[in-house]
Amino acid sequence: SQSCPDGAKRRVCYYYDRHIAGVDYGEDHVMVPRRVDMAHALIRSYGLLGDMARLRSSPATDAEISGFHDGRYVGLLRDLTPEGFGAGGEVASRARCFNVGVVSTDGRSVDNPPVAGLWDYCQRYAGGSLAAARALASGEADVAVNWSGGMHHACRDRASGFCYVNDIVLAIDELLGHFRRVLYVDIDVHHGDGVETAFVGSNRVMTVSFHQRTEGFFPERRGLLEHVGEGDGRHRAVNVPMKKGMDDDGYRRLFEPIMSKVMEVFQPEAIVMQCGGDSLSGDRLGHLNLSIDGHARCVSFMRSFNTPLLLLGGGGYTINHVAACWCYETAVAIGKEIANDMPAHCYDGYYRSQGYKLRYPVDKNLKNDNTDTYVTRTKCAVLRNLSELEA
Ligand code: VJV
Ligand code: CA
Ligand code: ZN
Repeated sequence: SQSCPDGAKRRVCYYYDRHIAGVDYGEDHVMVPRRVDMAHALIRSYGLLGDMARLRSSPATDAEISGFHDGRYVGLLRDLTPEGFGAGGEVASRARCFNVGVVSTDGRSVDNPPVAGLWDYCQRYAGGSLAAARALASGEADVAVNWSGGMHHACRDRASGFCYVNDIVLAIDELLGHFRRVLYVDIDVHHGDGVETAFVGSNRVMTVSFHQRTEGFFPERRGLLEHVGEGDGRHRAVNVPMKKGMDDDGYRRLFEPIMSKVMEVFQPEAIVMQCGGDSLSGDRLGHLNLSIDGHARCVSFMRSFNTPLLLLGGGGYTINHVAACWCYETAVAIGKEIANDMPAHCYDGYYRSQGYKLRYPVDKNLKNDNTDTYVTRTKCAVLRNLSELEA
């Protein structure tokens, strides 16, 4: 059955670009692109590269990125350098309008800094997601993977939440050239606002986001149950808000029935899944309590529908957890079991505290604010909204 993921093989394409690992958001910024390099090193050490075709792609062009983003915003991202940014330059004041380099009230932290090599970074992760979409569209692959993508907050004309270019919107637009309906599923702990907004009025894209929705948690006032899409897109935006401490069991009691119903009523021809690792237990930003198995279970559940599947990264701020998770999910994509004991590799020092195991224990002391009643009510409310789409 669909709730029992099979071990059958799939043709998997994998994108990795070593230039992304060197991108630096700033000394103690929580977003660390090197986690993708750590995942890659693990994937290689487990011997998974031999089970996948490597996606070769050139960086996304200005024209491709301008397919979604505003021309002036693209111009800014292209012109931005940390040097040009300093000394109260012209670029700095221009950047403020696009939410880049805006210093927060505490005067220290900046969500979207003027990163060195920013445009090249955006072109590369977006190029990876476009190449992945094309590999699915051409039928070359059943599953395509880009752990450096998944930047779900970027808007048409502004940066948001560490995201500058929305590679997900670009990839979905590419898929819409070949498939009638595309499903977007987002298990990052944050709401997938940039993607939801881009397709809020579309009947060809359904967006589903599972996220933490607590007071003050980013992005505020987004992702409520009652936000269901507009006009032709009505009931094609799905939001599943959660409280702190959500565990594997409660997550699964929401994810599986909701996604089964989504598949039944929407019948997508392709699926894009954002696999942000900040929904894992022990994340620096998120407060959910999923294990790697619980997180990966969502991936294997979506894979079991045998529909072209694009897997993307996203958030994830406890980097050893994220890298282990994405490595495990790569094995799930392939349909291969891998040992819990990690092979020796260049980053293995990061896993010393977890005994060089892929899996680590969830937080037994974290209170789960999602009561059985809350989970049941949320599930029923979402299923009721979805039943509006039945003929
Ligand atoms: O909550 C916010 C916005 C503020 C204003 C800006 N300050 C920096 C923080 C509060 C209201 N931003 C969130 C953005 C989360 C983005 C998540 C992205 C994804 O995972 O969904 C997809 C990739 C936020 N939460 C925590 C931080 N920002 C944060 C940013 C820092 C930081 C510590 C926390 C930036 C720099 C430094 N520390 C040094
Ligand atoms: Ca989400
Ligand atoms: Zn996130």
